[in-house]
Amino acid sequence: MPHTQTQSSTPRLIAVSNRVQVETDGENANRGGLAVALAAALRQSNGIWFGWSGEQTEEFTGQIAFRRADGVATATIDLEAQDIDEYYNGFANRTLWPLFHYRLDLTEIARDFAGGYARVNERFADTLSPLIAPDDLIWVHDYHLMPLGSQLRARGFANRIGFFLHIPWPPPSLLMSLPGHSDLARGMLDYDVIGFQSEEWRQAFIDYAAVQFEATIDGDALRLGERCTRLLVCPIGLDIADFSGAVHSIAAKQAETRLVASAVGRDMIVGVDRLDYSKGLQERFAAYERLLADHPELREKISLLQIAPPSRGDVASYRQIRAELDALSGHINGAYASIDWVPIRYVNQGYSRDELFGIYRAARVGLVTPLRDGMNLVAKEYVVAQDPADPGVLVLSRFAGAAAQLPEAVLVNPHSIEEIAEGIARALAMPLAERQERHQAMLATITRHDVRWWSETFMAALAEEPGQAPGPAPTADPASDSAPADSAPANVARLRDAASAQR
Ligand code: ADQ
Repeated sequence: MPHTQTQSSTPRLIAVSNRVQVETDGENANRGGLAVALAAALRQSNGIWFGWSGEQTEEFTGQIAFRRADGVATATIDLEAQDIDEYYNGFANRTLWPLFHYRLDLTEIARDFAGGYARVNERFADTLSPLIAPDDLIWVHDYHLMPLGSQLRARGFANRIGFFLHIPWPPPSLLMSLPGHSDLARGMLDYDVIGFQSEEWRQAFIDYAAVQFEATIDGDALRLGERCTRLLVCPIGLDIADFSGAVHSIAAKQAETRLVASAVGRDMIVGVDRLDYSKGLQERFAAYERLLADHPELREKISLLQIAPPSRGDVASYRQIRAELDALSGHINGAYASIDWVPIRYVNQGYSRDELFGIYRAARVGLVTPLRDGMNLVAKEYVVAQDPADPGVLVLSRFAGAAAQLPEAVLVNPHSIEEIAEGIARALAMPLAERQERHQAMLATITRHDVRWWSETFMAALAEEPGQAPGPAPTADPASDSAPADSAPANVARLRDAASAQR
């Protein structure tokens, strides 16, 4: 039963995500983009962050640990080994993550995984229920918790509940290869608002709902029977004040100076990624080798620093990519290194935000080439860390959500090693005036659409009273005023076309 609490005039935010990771002792080296962005959003709204502690317990009890860290109130639960295996390492990271990143070849379908996913979502709902007051706004994050909204509705909660998907939503034909896809997606319509990183993912969701449920679109709202879910394009941004403040830090300055000294006059290219097959690292290394092969004049003049801390080491495909990258970097260095030049420095460790800032700033080229990425915050961080008077160039995958916001980057197809190689060559040769112009435009977008804009935009939609007329259809790219939204009629027509084509 819903728990009643003293009501305050401003609704409280309850954010829910798989992991709760707040900064402790200034240590944030290995946290993902969600953790960094969400902590900032919660600090601004005085909310509470609920989720898994990351700890394992013998038997699930539902006992909640309450803490306050770095200005954020947290409520965490421990999970038992079977939950972690089936829900986290299983359905979330071996089924949904590859599938939603268009990697059907790596998608593992197992009944135990699906069972564990449902069970942990129920456990989240049961444990969270006593904390919810009638006026609370509930904001659920990411692919681990897609059914949580339905689970809360089933327990009688009529609160406004929203969901933000940090990763892509796959095209209907891919999603349909997942057993139980219909229930999973149908459950999403129990949310009042769903936020996507880009128009492409939002449209894929609409296409699926049209084919599968014959839902209708009305402005930016998707209607199915009595349910009305608002679909927002709301790309995540940086905590810009915090990140750009690193320019004054000693750690940033030291990292920059150290790198510049170690590069001895060579242009440095930097990549910073979680070690993940979605990040296109093998293709990136192969492209760098192609660059050295096709441009002998660049040999000994450039160097690639790839920083990639391992993640999800319990999943076999992640161990495999690590072995492949070790072999590839060894092969390239073996083929091209000289007594005083190493073409690739490949580092498997995390760095503080300040150090990362200095590393980005020292690099002439930022290389961000995921095969698919919901957004990619590294691309934005690289731009913000540049010296506006002499900025480096961002080489960015067309298939990262960030590409819709940053068309001034050198955009490349991350599957084509030739295109990446030529993109790097172009970036290295780019004249100062062009670098400044592109940098200025990207920085303006990133500053305007920072993490505060992101959370306020989502929260404003979530707080809107049910029955209120939905606002105008969101722009295809909220960063670009010149990219108009699909008009509602165009959307409806597209829905119908998609539905009839696939029936
Ligand atoms: P991620 O897949 O984790 O996030 P990304 O957006 O690039 O990807 O965020 C990575 C974060 O980790 C960045 O803030 C980066 O600075 C940090 N990081 C990476 N390597 C690091 C290192 N060696 N040391 C320290 N920090 C490091 C998911 C989605 C993305 C989406 C985010 C946020 O996959 O598409 O942008 O959520 O929504």
